[in-house]
This record gives sequence, structure tokens and C-alpha cells, in this order.
Amino acid sequence: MKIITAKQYLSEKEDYSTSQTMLEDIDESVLEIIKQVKQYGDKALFQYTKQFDGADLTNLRVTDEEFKEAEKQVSDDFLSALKQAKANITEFHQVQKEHSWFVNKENGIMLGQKVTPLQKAGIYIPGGKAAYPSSVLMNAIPAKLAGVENIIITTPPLSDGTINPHVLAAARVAGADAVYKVGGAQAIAALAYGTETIEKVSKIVGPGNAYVARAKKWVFGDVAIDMIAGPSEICIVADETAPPAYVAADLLSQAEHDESAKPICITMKSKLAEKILLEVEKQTAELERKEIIQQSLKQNGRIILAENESEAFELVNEIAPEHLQLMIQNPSEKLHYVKNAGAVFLGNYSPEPLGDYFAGPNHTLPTSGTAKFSSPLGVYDFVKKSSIISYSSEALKEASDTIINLANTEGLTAHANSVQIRKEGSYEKLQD
Ligand code: HSO
Ligand code: ZN
Repeated sequence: MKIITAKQYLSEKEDYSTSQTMLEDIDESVLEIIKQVKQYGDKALFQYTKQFDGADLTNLRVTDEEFKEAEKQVSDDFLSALKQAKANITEFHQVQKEHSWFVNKENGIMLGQKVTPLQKAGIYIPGGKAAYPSSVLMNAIPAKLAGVENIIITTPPLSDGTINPHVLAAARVAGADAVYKVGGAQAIAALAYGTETIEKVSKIVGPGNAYVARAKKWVFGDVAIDMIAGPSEICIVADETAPPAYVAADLLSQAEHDESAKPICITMKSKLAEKILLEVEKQTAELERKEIIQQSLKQNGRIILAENESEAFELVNEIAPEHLQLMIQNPSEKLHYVKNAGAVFLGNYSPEPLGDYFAGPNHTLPTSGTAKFSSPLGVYDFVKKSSIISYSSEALKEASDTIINLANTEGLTAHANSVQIRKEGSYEKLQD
């Protein structure tokens, strides 16, 4: 981790973690996998699961017995933690529900917008070390609240054919309808196009590695996707009221996710910068995932010295971080300076992991600067809208000339005729 100025930060070249040639290689295998799954369905899924996960399966769907076994393996304390988190996530997301609306206007005109849940949603949950039960809750609960009838999860099995019991327990608590043992690009292809066992969904959500991310990009259009998630990011704006040990701990909480995670602190005080740096070094040495953390700190860890708060916020808005912590005096009064951030944590007692697990807002957030135009995952991601239009014969007659004029101007005389025929009341005449 190094201390630099705002100018130096902005002039640093972006270090693309996935190079162009790597991307081309990934795309080549991803496209082949998609093709095979489209053509051979389950057979391709079994074969890829054997090849990539080392699991020789005969059944893709997790059975009731497997769920029961998983629930026995997890502690009561863990189950109760899941349930508390679920209650908070539900309470927060409940407010996001959108409702259909209709307005009756003069002359027998009715207009409206009908909100309909997606019928089927597919959630991808990574396996192995990055198997996060919290992500199961964060993806499935908003879908459930939106009214999605069929919520299915795909996740890669371990080589013995089992799934992380904590993930299965979370799937049950969240109310998922089925869990399938399949991961990688093959899972995304199965969700997008369907196989004998896995039903085709309308939208695929959830985090994943580079293969999953590229597969999502390739199937987009045939199916909806949530976002292409990049590595985790945290940006902390700290002034002299921020305890350096807290700042360091929070930076490291995101650094441990991934070698290419981005832990950034912006401060106006160079003394504080030095203290935070010392704390980062001290705390890293004690942490279990120090190898990952050290990589992340080396590649992307920065303490940026800003001249004043206004420069600090300019930088924040340019970075558009996934997570922004304001560890400054009166943080809520400064909130209006924040234009681009996935989630904003205010004060010294709102550390980022509070949001990852417990507070209620979603932890699926826009990364890599996409907070400039994207929002956190929410109930609104699992519904779609239809416009409703209803006119009476008088209302249509009154509008006819205007519509006919617009249609004729576009040279679309059949459009004009569809209105003209009603204006003349030809149908009514035919009935006579
Ligand atoms: N901070 C991650 C989400 C997560 N953290 C899951 C722990 N578990 C999203 O950037
Ligand atoms: Zn996290």
C-alpha cells in the first residue's frame, strides 16, 4: 500500500487484471461450453462438472435428504444468524416493492403501468472458498419479495459431489425452489437456454469468476442479467476523528476478498495517512488471508492525500466506489457531495461488513466505476412493467386527426387507416 496525492492517483494507469489475450482465451472456452450445453443439455453439464469440478454426478438437483443433511451439519447459532439477517434484508427490501398504477382521465381514457414479477430467476453462487451464504440471501430475498414464482440456484459441487452445507441452509432460509450442482459457464448456459433438468430462466443474477462473468455477457439478450461484477472495492474518506485502527481494519476487510480487490483511503491529513499505513501493516500480519491481502494492497492499495474535503469528494465521485465509508465529522451533512457510490456507510460505527451481512441493504453493488450509472441489486431487478392503454370511442375520435396526421407524415398509411376506420364508425355501420 502506498501514500500518493490525488493528482498521482488520477494519472496512474488502470491496471487491467484480465488482459486482452486472457479474455480471448476465456471467451473461446466460454463460447464452446455454451454451444455444447445448448446442443447436449444435461449430458454436457455432467461432462463439464466431471472435467472442471472433479465430481462424477448422476443427479444435478439437490435432494430433500441432502438439504436435511446440510441443516444437521450447520450450527444452531449459524441458522439463527441467517434468520436475523433475513429479517433485516426483508424489512429493507420490502419498501422497494413497486405497485401497478392506473389513472382514469376525461372522456373514458384509462392509462396505467402494470408491474409483473419475472417468472423464473436463476442465481449463480460460486463454490469453493468464495461460497458465501450471505450472497444467497442477498440475491434470493429480493426475488422472493418481487413475487418470482421460481427461484433456482446453481453452484458448483466439491469433488465428492456435495455442496457447502451453509449455502444449502441459506437457500432453504431464503426460500429458493431448487439448487442445482453445476457451476462455471456451463451453469450460465443451462440457466439461459435450459436443459432436460434445469429450466430456462428470465434473468440470471449473482457473482462469479471471469468465466461466469463472460458467459453472462454472451447470453445477455437471450436472457436478462444483473451486472458484470468486478473485484470488491472500498473507499474510506477519513479525517482526524477516524481511529486509524478502524480505518485499517475496514480496508483489510475488502482486501481479503480477492488479490485484485481495491482498498483505498482518502484523507486530508498526512499524519493520519502514516498512522493508517502502520496499522494496515500491523493488522495484515495477524490475518488468516494475509497472502491475498498483501497482493491486493500491493496492486491496488492506496492512501490518497487530498488537499481538502472538496478534492476528496471530487475523487470519490470519479472513483465511484462500490463501498464508500465516510469516517469524518458530521458525515450525514456531507452526504449531498456524494454522487457516485454503490453503498455509503456513515461514521465510525458503520463498517462495511455490517452491510455485507446484516444491516439490510443489498451487498450486490455496482463495481469498477459503474456506480456512475447503476444501482444496488433490489426488488426492482426482478419485476418488469407493461404499459396499459384504454380509450373510449369518443376519446379516440377526438384524437383521430392528430394521430392520422402523425402517421401520414411518417408515410405509414396503414397506421392512419387503423384510426380512420374507427373515426368513420365503419364497424358500427356494418353491424346495422
Ligand atoms: N463485500 C462483498 C460481499 C460479501 N462480503 C459477501 C462477504 N460476503 C461484495 O463486494
Ligand atoms: Zn465483503
